[in-house]
Amino acid sequence: SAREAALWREADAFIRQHHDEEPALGGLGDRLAAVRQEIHRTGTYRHTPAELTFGARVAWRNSNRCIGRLYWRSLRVRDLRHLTDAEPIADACADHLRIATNGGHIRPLISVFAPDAPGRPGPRIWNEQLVRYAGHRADDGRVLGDPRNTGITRLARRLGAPGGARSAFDVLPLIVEGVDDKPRAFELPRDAVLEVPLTHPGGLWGEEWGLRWHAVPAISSMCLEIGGICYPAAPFNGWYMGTEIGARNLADTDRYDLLPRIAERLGLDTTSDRSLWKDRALVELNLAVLHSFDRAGVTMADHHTESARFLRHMENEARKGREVHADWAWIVPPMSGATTPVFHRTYDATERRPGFVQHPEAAA
Ligand code: HEM
Ligand code: NRG
Repeated sequence: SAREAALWREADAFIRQHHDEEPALGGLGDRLAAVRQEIHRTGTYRHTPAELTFGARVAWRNSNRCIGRLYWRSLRVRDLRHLTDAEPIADACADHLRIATNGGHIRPLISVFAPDAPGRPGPRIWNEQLVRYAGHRADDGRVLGDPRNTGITRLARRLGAPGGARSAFDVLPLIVEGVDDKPRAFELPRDAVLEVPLTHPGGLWGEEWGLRWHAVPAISSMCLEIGGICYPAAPFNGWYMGTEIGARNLADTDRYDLLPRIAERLGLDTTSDRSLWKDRALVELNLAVLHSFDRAGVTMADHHTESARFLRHMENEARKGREVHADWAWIVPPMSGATTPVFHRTYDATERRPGFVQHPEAAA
């Protein structure tokens, strides 16, 4: 069939790339013949554990929006392809967080669950990340918590997540759709979620403001695509770069919108853009994020260091004869862009496979 022909083309290219980059493997011809026959017989094929690990690492290497790719070879891969049902997947996601968190010394990790098969889609995790904060919308339209997550918050409630007292930082349950099953909600065990209280190093504000963020960013809504096979549930994580939290999550006006409050505490004139109150508040907020993660002993990069690493990554790759593709608008940090070296150049943004692809949002 046309589908099988397309799958074979992708598989062939991937197996060749694997053997190309790891010549010690040997046996390219035999492996190609076996895959071809398996596709003919079953309509799909199974990656070897070595192929899965290589494919996941190269998917990271190919992530055009990711500034953190220097350490792509160190990605740990958990092969959980035998898991298809919601409950064991939710349990394994909690384990993923425990292993990745590692007491604050964060390890880049991916957990790969069952793939799509012909006529039988694999499992899915509906949350965009394993750890997300609820957004509770009140009748007056105001949101307590993270406005980005009001949809999944409503859905969680519909699926029977416990109500109770609401705060600005309530960790959402995981919503997992197993193969042959409806989506179900699972509360994450408290010990699986490390959080960091955010305080300002100069005492501008302390714990009484109640600000916090979770230690591990673990994207769970992207499909890992390797050699024509899609793994729709394959949550992965590295560590945070401070600006993701300090210049976006806590600062965007459609997220936690904290700049006016900080500017007020700084005694700045917020009636005029020309006082640069937003810029000055942004710096203090980002200092607080870096200071607080350091104080808590949790791995976090700053945007200057991570930009320098990205340039090193590009040099490493060039020595291997590979060109790094990238998406400028995502690579350049959301504050002080031109003070980082990644700003001052252009990139080829052509997409490659293996890769992480965004599949259509789960209908909420
Ligand atoms: C995006 C940093 C590890 C895959 C990003 C972004 C940053 C970043 C700053 C942009 C996010 C945004 O603007 O919202 C880092 C750092 C890492 C790391 C510091 C530390 C090790 C990883 C790992 C993977 C990965 C382990 C996969 C195995 C991606 C992908 C995106 C991305 C696919 C695009 C996400 C999207 O389209 O929403 N990364 N990353 N990163 N990263 Fe990384
Ligand atoms: N900006 C998002 C996270 C996106 C991915 N960032 C990483 N990925 N650092 C946020 O939660 O702020 N990673 O795998 O480390």
